Amino acid sequence: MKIYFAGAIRGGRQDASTYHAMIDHLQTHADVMTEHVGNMALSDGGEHDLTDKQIHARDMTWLEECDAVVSEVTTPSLGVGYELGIAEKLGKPILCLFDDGKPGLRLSAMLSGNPRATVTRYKTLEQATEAIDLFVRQNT
Ligand code: 6IA
Repeated sequence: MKIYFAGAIRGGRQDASTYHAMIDHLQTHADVMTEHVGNMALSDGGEHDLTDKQIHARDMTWLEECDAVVSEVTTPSLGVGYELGIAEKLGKPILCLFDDGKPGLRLSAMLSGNPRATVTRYKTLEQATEAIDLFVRQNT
């Protein structure tokens, strides 16, 4: 199963270690196409060996090729929101993981109110990985 993992890059890298842990877990039962999103050395400048045009083209191709999208949506990101909109139109199963334990952050109604997305609010990484396992089981 090919998973497209989406998480904030220019939106802010404060949750990069969470992305890393989720990708590590996903890799125990799936092929994660966007491993770089969880690379803790990747700053909010992103990848430097590709132009923005190349990144957009590559990510759109991967979105078309993936079997499902798993996203961590606690840090708001234009890129992640865009990817989720495209994924929905492509008919891909979508999981959105939102850390409910962080004060002051509210998930966009475009995700929390979206009947096409599975939205899981978690407080611990264990709860998030359980939601990932269930989503993978339901979509393979
Ligand atoms: O708006 P954001 O940068 O937070 O969007 C993050 C999302 O878009 C991620 O889920 C990625 O799949 C994708 N994405 C956006 N920018 C990049 C990137 N470098 N490298 C890899 N994936 C990206 C950006 C800039 C760089 C050329 C300096």
